[in-house]
Amino acid sequence: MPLSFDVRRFESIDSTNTWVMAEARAGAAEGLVAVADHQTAGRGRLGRVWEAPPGANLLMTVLLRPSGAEPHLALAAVALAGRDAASSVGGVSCGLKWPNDLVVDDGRKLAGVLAETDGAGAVAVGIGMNVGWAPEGAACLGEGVERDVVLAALLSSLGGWLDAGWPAVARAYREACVTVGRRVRVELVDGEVFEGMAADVDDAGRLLVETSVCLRTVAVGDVTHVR
Ligand code: BT5
Repeated sequence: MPLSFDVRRFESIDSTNTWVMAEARAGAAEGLVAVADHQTAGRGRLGRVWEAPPGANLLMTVLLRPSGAEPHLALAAVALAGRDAASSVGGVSCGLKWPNDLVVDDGRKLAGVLAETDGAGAVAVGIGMNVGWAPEGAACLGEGVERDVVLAALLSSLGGWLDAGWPAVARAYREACVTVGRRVRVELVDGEVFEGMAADVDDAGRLLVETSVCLRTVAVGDVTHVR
């Protein structure tokens, strides 16, 4: 049965991801969505800040329970839905940069996705998409675009990807991933940096990088496309 979304709106909240994760721990059903006009503590990965002025951008988190599937695929489904909505509503085409960015053709970031698990099957997947505002060096859809229209398109596309099934999501993520086939500089959380060729993304969402000496499997890290 197609998933129906239960959308809760907030004028101001600390972080839609924090709220959805708390609801997940309290037993909330898959499909719960939090949307905020403003976040006072919007988060990226690894404790970074996600910036957006009040009322300018799409800030939302959806609760998924991808039973049996890798949590990465929940992130992939939301990233694909974000890409679809950016294209259908904003006319902006973008690719997915490993692990969690939506980037326009010149590489500027349009959106970021943050997936967090409770260790018991729930995944809170948040997406921040620049609609009317972007920080220096990033991209946005443009001022005339309405956040609610982007949200509706994103949820509709997400429903489609969930219906299509996890193998289809995994395939589509690989196809949309602009990192695969590129030369990359990888920075690991412990500070180690190396370069290589991004060969593939495995079923758990890890990036496989061929260096001059071996094949490295990267689960968490930052990637820069080089050359
Ligand atoms: C991400 O992290 O890209 C994940 C962002 C997820 C944000 C959504 S908003 C709704 C939900 N609730 C939350 O609290 N979070 C989610 P990461 O790959 O770590 O990138 C973070 C970095 O992107 C920052 O350190 C900045 O350099 C940059 N950044 C911050 N705000 C940005 C923006 N609006 N557009 C582009 N880049 C931004």
